[in-house]
Amino acid sequence: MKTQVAIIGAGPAGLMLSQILHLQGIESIVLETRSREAIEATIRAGVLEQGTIDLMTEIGAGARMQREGFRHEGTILRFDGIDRRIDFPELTGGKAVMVYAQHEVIKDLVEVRLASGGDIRFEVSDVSLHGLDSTSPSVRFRQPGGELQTIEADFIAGCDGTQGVSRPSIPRGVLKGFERLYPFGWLGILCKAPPSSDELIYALGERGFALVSTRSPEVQRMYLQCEPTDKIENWSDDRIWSELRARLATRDGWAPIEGEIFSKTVVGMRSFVTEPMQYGRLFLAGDAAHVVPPTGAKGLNLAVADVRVLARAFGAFYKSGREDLLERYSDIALRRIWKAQRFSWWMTSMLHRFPGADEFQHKVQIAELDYVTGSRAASTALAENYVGLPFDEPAH
Ligand code: FAS
Ligand code: PHB
Repeated sequence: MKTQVAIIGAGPAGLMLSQILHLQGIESIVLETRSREAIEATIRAGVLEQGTIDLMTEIGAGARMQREGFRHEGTILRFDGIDRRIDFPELTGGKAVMVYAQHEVIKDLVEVRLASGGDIRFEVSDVSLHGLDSTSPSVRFRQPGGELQTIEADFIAGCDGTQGVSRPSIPRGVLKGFERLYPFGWLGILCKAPPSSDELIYALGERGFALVSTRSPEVQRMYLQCEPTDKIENWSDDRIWSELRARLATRDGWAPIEGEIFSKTVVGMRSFVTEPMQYGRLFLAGDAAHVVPPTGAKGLNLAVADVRVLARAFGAFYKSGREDLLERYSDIALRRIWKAQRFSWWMTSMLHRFPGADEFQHKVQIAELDYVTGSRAASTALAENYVGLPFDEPAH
């Protein structure tokens, strides 16, 4: 079979790219190893930047997000038992974020793709990429119980995440990796309870980091800094609530609203970037090329920002045969990626207790939080990074 763009992976990057290309009249086939149910149930990110909200709406997948998502016009930084609020619209000229779970975004994108005749092959296996340095690359794959099939395409978009097949398909020596591992992880929970706060709370307590987020009026999402290789067996519900109470305590006795915990996950924390994000006719996007620690809420949003640039480049190629935007894709995307890497590293460094760090280190972190939340200039810098930096739109 033939198509214009073969897309590997039905995460936010792959599905968003497929829909944007469709609206530009460009064909694509999306290959996904997991089932539709599995990808629509994957608990991950929860904060959408203004640019992601706008793009979801532009491509016709934003109605439910606008109805059920929570527009957050600020966030709270909690330290030394006090709260300081960052007012997003006030500091960024009206921008804000939307709290809307990643798996809900996936559901909306799958629905809009299938409703407009999109070709998504779920539960495929034996995916392999070929002829990347030719003008007619191809992808081999197998559908459940089926023969090996081949897609011939003009381009391949590797949107298959950190564990995908795309990046490893690029010959050794071509890519350069940049990595930072953090000496802690996040224990994430979902619990049945009303919201503990109208806005997200990022807290640095004596005992480490904690984050209060939300999913719906009935389901809350919270995170705790833990050992990088910690096991959820080590975390009884009682221990989780006592740690959350301790780390989120304020001078006026604030405490989270507790409820039945029905999901516990531990994720490691790392920063990773691959350069370049292209090899021949293969273009990497999203977690296939970079990973950020979730403290800056950038993972999903960076994946969307990449495919926005990539779709524009494919559009220019098919509309007017231009190759320059394709050649510049990696550079354009990496400029934004490194800024988001810096912000995510900075938020992570400011808000976590590092093993072996002394009291001087802790005092400096508290002073940084005090400065960032007390200075309009510094609050503005945090706010504009959090709601999403403007897109560097290359001239048409
Ligand atoms: P994704 O990983 O989402 O999607 C890739 C898709 O490719 C998957 O569906 C996978 O099944 C498929 N695939 C893999 N190999 C394949 C192959 N060989 N062939 C075909 N398909 C293949 N960000 C936050 O901001 N907040 C969070 O709390 C947060 N939590 C996270 C927790 C975890 C465990 C992870 C891994 C990430 C988390 N992130 C979080 C970051 C997350 O949001 C990612 O940045 C986002 O999912 C990236 O989207 P994609 O690049 O589309 O990759
Ligand atoms: C989430 O709601 O899952 C979430 C929110 C903010 C973050 C990370 C995760 O920084």
